[in-house]
Amino acid sequence: VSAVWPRIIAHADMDAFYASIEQHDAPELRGRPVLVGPRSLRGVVLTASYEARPFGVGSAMPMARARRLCPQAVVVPPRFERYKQVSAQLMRALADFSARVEPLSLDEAFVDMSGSSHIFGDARSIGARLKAAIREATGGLTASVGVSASKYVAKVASSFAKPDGLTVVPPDEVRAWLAPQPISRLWGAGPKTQARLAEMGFATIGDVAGADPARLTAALGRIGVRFHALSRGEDVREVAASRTAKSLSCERTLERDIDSREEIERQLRKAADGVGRRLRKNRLLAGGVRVKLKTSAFRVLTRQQSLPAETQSSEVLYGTAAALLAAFDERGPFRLVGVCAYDLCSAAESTQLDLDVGDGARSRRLDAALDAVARRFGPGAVQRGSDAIGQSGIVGDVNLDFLNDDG
Ligand code: TTP
Ligand code: MG
Repeated sequence: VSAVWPRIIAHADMDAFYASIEQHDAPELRGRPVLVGPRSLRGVVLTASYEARPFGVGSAMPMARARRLCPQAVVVPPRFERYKQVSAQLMRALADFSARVEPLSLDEAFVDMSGSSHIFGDARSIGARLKAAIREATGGLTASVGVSASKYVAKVASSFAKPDGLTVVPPDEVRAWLAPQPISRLWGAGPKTQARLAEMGFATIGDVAGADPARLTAALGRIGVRFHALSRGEDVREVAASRTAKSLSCERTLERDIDSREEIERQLRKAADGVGRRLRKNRLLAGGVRVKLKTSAFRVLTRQQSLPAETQSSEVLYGTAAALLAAFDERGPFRLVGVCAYDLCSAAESTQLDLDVGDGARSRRLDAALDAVARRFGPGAVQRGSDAIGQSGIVGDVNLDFLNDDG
């Protein structure tokens, strides 16, 4: 079972992304075939829920044909703003695991987890933790995850067991695992290339891997050599580091709406902890704090405050956020609570980290302890004492008894 992993690369791809969001937001759609796309018969289906797929419908199919194939499907017009929100939740969840997250589209990304085994466990538990974190961050949506030693194989693996799949392909099993896959799984090969490969008598990735590269070049040009290498699982491309964010936020749609000040503060505390942890991990300082509340009627309210000194302390973020609550007129109930750090700058460029005394030092030690636990057991593994016992207010010490191990 133990194989040498030169790199550990995960690829996560949300299942029936737009349709799953619609089913999440409108529970009456759950378990039913859903087509996301224009109501007009002239448009195309953007995606179909997994309940609709057995009828043979899917992305890019003309709506008229899809509705003929699956007349009982509910057609839902797309809400791109909402999909972008969920995409941001997804990417933020992944950013908790690695500084190297490369989004490929709204609903998929590569995560370079090389060298994280001592923190997150072997490849399979890394994949499981990613899935759990995505589920948590998106309010219950599922992703399929592939883990291997290259981008290409991770990408093919994530689509292998959809939906809600987890496929791990150890480096020494790559060739054998790829071989029986149909050439439609050959990532990067469009319909024309696939048709060409089929004409040449290739049905599987293994057929391409075993072909004479000269023959592939003759048929496909220079890209032929590339497909030959990929079909053998040879792919040295790096996961591109993500760009520095301008702001960083943690927000959560709650399972039930809340209006008590204590509960709101508790959610702010969690969000501030998450933001602080990511600031520190990415060596960033925040120049301001913004609180976001969404009412049960979906009205979004924000209040913000710039800081006298840049910070990466969870305590300062929380204190500022809690103080901002007084600036809201609305009393709730709220369905979402979030904290955003803005005006970010690199800690290396700042001169303000020299306060190793008093409360500053104590809260920094607490941050460091919580960060270490989050690194070891996954984000979300640690709660502060105030969360766990339902009190509000600032705690000066951390009780590690509240650990749980499910990321
Ligand atoms: P995909 O990840 O390709 O599809 P999906 O997430 O719906 O389903 P799967 O479980 O197979 O991954 O695309 C993500 C979203 O992008 C999809 O929900 C809708 C949108 N999309 C289009 O708008 N047009 C398209 O042709 C495709 C393929 C996707
Ligand atoms: Mg998808």
